[in-house]
Amino acid sequence: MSVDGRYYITTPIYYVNDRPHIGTAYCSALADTLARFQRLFGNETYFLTGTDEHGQKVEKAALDRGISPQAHCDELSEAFRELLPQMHVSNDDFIRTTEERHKVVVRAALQQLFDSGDIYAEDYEGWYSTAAERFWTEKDLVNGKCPDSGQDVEKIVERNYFFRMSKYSDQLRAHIEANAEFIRPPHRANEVLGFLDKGLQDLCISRPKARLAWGIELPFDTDYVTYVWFDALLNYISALGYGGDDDLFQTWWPHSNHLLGKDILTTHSVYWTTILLALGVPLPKSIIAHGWWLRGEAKMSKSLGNVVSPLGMKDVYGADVLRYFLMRDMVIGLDSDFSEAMLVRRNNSDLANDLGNLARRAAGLVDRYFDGKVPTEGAAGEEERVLHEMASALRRRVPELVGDLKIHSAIEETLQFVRSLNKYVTDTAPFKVVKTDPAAAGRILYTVLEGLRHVSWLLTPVMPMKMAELHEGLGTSPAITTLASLQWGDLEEGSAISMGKGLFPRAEPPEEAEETPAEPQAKAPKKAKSKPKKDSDVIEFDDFLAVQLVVADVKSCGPVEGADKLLIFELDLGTETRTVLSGLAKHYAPESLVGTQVVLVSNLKPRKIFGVESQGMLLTTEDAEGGVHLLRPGAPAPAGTRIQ
Ligand code: ME8
Repeated sequence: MSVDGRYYITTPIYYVNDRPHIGTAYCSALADTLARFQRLFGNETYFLTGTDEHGQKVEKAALDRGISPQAHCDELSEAFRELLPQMHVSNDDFIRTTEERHKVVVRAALQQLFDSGDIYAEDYEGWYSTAAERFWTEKDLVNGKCPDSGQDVEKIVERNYFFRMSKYSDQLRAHIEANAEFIRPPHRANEVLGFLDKGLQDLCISRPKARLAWGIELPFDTDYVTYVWFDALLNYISALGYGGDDDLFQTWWPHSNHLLGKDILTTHSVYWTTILLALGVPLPKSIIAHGWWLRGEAKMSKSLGNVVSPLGMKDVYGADVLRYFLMRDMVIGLDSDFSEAMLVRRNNSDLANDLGNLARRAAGLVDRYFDGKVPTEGAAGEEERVLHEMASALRRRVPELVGDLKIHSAIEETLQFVRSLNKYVTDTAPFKVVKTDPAAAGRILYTVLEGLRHVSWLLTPVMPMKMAELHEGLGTSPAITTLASLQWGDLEEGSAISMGKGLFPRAEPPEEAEETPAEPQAKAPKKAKSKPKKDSDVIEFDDFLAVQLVVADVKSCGPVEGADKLLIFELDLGTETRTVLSGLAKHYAPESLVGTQVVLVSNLKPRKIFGVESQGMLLTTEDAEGGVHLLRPGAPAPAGTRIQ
């Protein structure tokens, strides 16, 4: 978390050799989520992204299409720029390395380092990889191939210009060792230190025009263009007007945080930092390396042709649901598998069932019993006090977790609060209470609406549009500029709520297990599944919710005298104990079931069986041989946990 009121965040600038995919969209969405959280915590932010347009990959992509590199860049850069508002990304600037404001800074930096002797010319013999656009030494090669791309390399001898990177190795090491927050997560710092241990070489920063024409000409030798990484990295300061009218630079550079994928950690934490040291510019505050979205075992990447289109996903599920999935299902720093089926599952469980359902239930009851107006809060009882405490704990926890880059945990803890609110509605049953004690029902609903308002602000950085819709629908409350102004009880009693259509519709699972829209076409919005033949084939979601399924602990289990198929269970539901009979005697030894967990239909009308009242029904499956198996929760859950 920023502690000094300002936060400058950058994404890598994206190569325009192809269109955006989920991996690059993730990086933009994560930077945006971090920026929005910082704003919510009261910090001013500046958010930069853009496109990396020079170099061999881009030149080749243009040549393959038979158009000029500039025309190619103009078109592809626009595809990246257009994606941003569609993903609800709130960047302040978008830099292109073909812009003059960038080239001026690159030329000035090159000249400064040439004049100071940190750039020198030398004949160089090495193994050149076109794919990685760089030279490798013999010992870098893996089975004679480029260690980055696995592609062929060729031996080249040529005169080139070099940056004295090796000179700054010790200074860089000292900085990394003294600043635990410099490279994040911390295990990445060890990786960089390990890289330095191998001995840093000088960096070749030129390409002869005879081999590559598409680049920024060296100011001191017109036969060469600049190596694309040297050019690209400077975007982080050229966009701030470094070296010129540099108010922006003075304001933001001391608060700079670079977000990037782990594949480009070395270029940022070694090349970029040593360039800055040579220029005499302070190092960035932090370099944050995230993991990769995989498809199966492989990285999703343009070159592997296994990419998922962010626009396709956005068109089917909406940008905020896609953002929610990307933020919730990736632990920053680790890899994660992208599957549409998992996205749908996340949408249906967290958003449709938990959050959407809570909003719909609360709005429905307020409409029905309180004329669509926020009821009176009334005096809090014990249950309400617990919920108030949870909300204020969340206001403290979320900034801590985001500061630790645990966005997934910040989301999960907020969702746990949503689940507690859902349980509170179920336990307190305001739809019953309202008939005898309308004030008590009002208090319950006020608590739920206020809880939802808290959730809407805490999740705004993740789902800006959906959460704006939610808090705007909840009745009148003061505008929240920072988390400090989010106070329990500010929701205005008597103000009208207007929760229109469902906030988060359930999504249909993809037709095939791993179906994803192919790049680059967007997929048409999915239609509802073909209509069932009879209305009686389907039930409303509310009908499903009417069936209460809960997790129960088996306290005791034994035979029933005179009934050789039955077992009698004593079940703990957390708040009560139930007696249940079930036809399992031929399938389980009773003592083997004690201490296990089962799933109970808990609101079934009691039935007398063999003179004993059975208070519910256990869920089971039957296999092809007639064996009966108890259904159990996939992971241990507290007794009484509602299943939905
Ligand atoms: O590297 N999962 O550009 P780029 C997560 N132009 N992130 C992914 C990913 C995936 N499957 N695939 C790519 C470049 N990325 C340079 C940057 S900055 C001065 C120059 C991430 O378009 C990747 O890790 O190849 C990187 O951070 C970003 O997308 C841009 O990749």
